Amino acid sequence: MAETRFTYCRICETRCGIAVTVEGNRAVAIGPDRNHAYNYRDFCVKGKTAAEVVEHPRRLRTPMKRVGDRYVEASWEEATREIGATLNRIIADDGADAVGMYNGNPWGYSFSHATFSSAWMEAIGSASRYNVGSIDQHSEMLVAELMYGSALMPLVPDVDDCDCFFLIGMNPAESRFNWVASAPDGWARVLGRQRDGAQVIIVDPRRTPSAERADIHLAIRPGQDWALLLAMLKIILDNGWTDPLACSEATGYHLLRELTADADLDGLATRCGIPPEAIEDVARRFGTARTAMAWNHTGVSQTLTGTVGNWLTHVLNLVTGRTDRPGGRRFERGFVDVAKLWDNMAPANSATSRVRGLPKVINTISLSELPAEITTPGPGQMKALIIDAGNPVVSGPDGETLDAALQELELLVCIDLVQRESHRHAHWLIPGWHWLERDEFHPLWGSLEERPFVQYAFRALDPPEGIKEEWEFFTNLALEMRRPLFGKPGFNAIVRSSRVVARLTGKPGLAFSPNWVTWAMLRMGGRLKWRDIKSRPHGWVYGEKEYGNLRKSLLTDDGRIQAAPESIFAEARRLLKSPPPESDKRYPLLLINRRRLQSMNSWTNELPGLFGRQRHNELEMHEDDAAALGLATGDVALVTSATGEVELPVRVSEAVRPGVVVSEHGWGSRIFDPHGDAEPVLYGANRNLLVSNEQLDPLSQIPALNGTPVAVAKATSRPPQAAPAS
Ligand SMILES: Nc1nc2c(c(=O)[nH]1)N[C@H]1C(S)=C(S)[C@@H](COP(=O)(O)OP(=O)(O)OC[C@H]3O[C@@H](n4cnc5c(=O)[nH]c(N)nc54)[C@H](O)[C@@H]3O)O[C@H]1N2
Ligand SMILES: Nc1nc2c(c(=O)[nH]1)N[C@H]1C(S)=C(S)[C@@H](COP(=O)(O)OP(=O)(O)OC[C@H]3O[C@@H](n4cnc5c(=O)[nH]c(N)nc54)[C@H](O)[C@@H]3O)O[C@H]1N2
Ligand code: SF4
Ligand SMILES: [Mo]
Repeated sequence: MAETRFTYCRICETRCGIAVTVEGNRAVAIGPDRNHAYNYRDFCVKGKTAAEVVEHPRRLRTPMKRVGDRYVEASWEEATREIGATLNRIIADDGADAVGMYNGNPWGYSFSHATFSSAWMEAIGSASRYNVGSIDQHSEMLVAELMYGSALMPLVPDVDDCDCFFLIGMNPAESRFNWVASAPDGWARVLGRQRDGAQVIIVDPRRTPSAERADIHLAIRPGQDWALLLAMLKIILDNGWTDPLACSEATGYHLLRELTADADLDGLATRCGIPPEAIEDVARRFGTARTAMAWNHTGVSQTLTGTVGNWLTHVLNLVTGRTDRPGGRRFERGFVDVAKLWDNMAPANSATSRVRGLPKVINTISLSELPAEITTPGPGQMKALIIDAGNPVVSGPDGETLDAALQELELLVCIDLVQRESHRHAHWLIPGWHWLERDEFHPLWGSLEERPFVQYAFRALDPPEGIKEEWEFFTNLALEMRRPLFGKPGFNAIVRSSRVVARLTGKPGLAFSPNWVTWAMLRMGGRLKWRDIKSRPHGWVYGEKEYGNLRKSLLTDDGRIQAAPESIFAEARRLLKSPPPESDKRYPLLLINRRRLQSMNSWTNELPGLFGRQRHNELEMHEDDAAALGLATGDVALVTSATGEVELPVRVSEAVRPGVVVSEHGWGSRIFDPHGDAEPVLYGANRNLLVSNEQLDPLSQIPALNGTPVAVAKATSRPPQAAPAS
């Protein structure tokens, strides 16, 4: 008999409430949960087809061990025993830092997964942590750390009272209104505000479906948002469109004046490729609107100037009095004081990386540095790596170099639902859990919500028999290796004895579970009760929006907002003094990225329900650029950069700024068949092979995933991936 179960989707940060029709432990239909307390209207085709991953024909259901060039099934005990023994030997010979871990995007959606993978790294004492944030949002977290005192102090958009949306490097019509913080049904509500008279300004080199709807679209030169934002800041300060109280309450406000005094409007306009009059116009609109918000996403963060750009976005909000005010960007305190917890718990480790000596950001080394850390001999050289819920060869920069480095590891363990490109050289494949099979309660999300909202997500399906959740795998591995979880002697003993009690009493619920941690956090937070949360399957809006909490929560040394943190300010100065960007003669075009509604980074492209005929990425270019190169839609282009080359089918488009070409990331990732001999499945091409792992934003260490200099020519051969596969 069919039954409907309610939970939320965990594919993207929008986390729509969903209703799952279950028959015999199969999700036969997934739709929006129309009784959801917070969000169901963003529901999309990715949520609808989520069961295709659960039932993926190549899904991993047991650990698999590589023997020669094949994989054989192994028991969980065998996996923990063998992996534990190899890791203990490597740690004894080469030290704990010889064992690294990369955590990808879905890792952040499960609290138990994230907490216990981290607890395990602390157990072994390794500082070789790599995180997807270094190809995504570390710039934003760094700005929060330096301006507000904690990387975990995001500001959420306050859509419903906003009169002027200044949105930079984001395409909410397809990717939704989520990056670091989220706004459910955000884009539709922005358009609703627009119908009531609000202005929508979008900054993007491509006329995206979002930009199509904007009142003003500024087609900026990639990587130069900082120049536009600084020019706007200058105009706003010069015209006094500032909020005197907000400015006087921030440390370092006078430095902003110094910086803009040195800036020349025409020079900045030339850098970003937007006429000075257009900049003056948007500065006036933003500066004089009753309420307004500036918000940027990855279009800014994934450039060489991302942190300065992110910072200036926050500064524009700050000086015009939009920070933590109605219609601006609010601090949502959530139900657990995440920032304080993080402040107390964040593991201390060395400040710089071993090989390149680059600063660590948010306690992690940039993914860009991973290949060198594997291949460069010396103390601390990485010998073993766990790739946990990630596909860095495709989603990160210079996949070819990373792929070659992964081959050199003594031990590569990959935890995932299927074996993808990055897991090609794995010695062990460990099955990941699908979120439809997972109970979830994530205290950290409380501060990322636009309104005070909480939901305990119940699993909709039972997991495959015998499978272990990631937290349990890491816990068992720590027990096996005799290394204390969280680095706290005694923790393992608690886990062991609770398991004994559970066994003796026949009550499995008495065994240690991550809920112990969330209970404790909830108690410490003191705002909400476990029972009240769990009794609301459609989620719970537990309070009204509050304004002004940011000032009370700041964790900076002087308790004030830092308007001009030293390192960012110095970098902004450096940028201002640097020569204006020039086109590289060998690589005259700038490659940027896009997303489609059907995609989720690299992990949905093979799903039959998602893509129609066009199951591959392509190269979009302006008609003038295409004509100059003798290219037309459907031709195959050879795209080269200083790092690599890729062949992509061309689409000529008016929507792209001349000089800019666009291709979607996440394609060109093989899906292997470790169970048999079937050929790998492959769609599209890995356009990140073109991205350098050495050209990084010097502050966030994020590579220039946007704004890669490339050359384009007609390809002489037609690549296999160019043919539509279905
Ligand atoms: N050029 C360019 N590159 C980009 C971007 C861009 O805009 N332009 N965007 C960047 C961004 S924003 C991001 S977030 C990164 C993503 O970078 P990654 O996170 O490294 O890559 P994903 O493709 O998201 O891979 C996620 C993997 O997790 C697996 N998975 C899904 N759910 C689970 C689970 O519950 N448990 C386990 N164990 N595994 C699971 C999936 O099968 C998949 O293999 O890519 C970045 N790359
Ligand atoms: N459908 C779908 N939704 C997703 C995802 C997905 O893969 N698919 N991924 C999720 C994840 S992990 C994330 S982090 C978010 C990302 O959310 P967004 O950042 O909103 O994602 P994109 O749609 O890639 O939008 C980035 C925009 O920046 C523009 N851009 C590129 N370079 C520049 C530049 O130099 N300056 C400016 N101003 N703009 C530039 C691009 O043209 C693009 O339109 O989306 C999430 N939602
Ligand atoms: S993937 Fe679609 S359904 Fe799932 S949370 Fe994101 S927007 Fe909602
Ligand atoms: Mo992301």
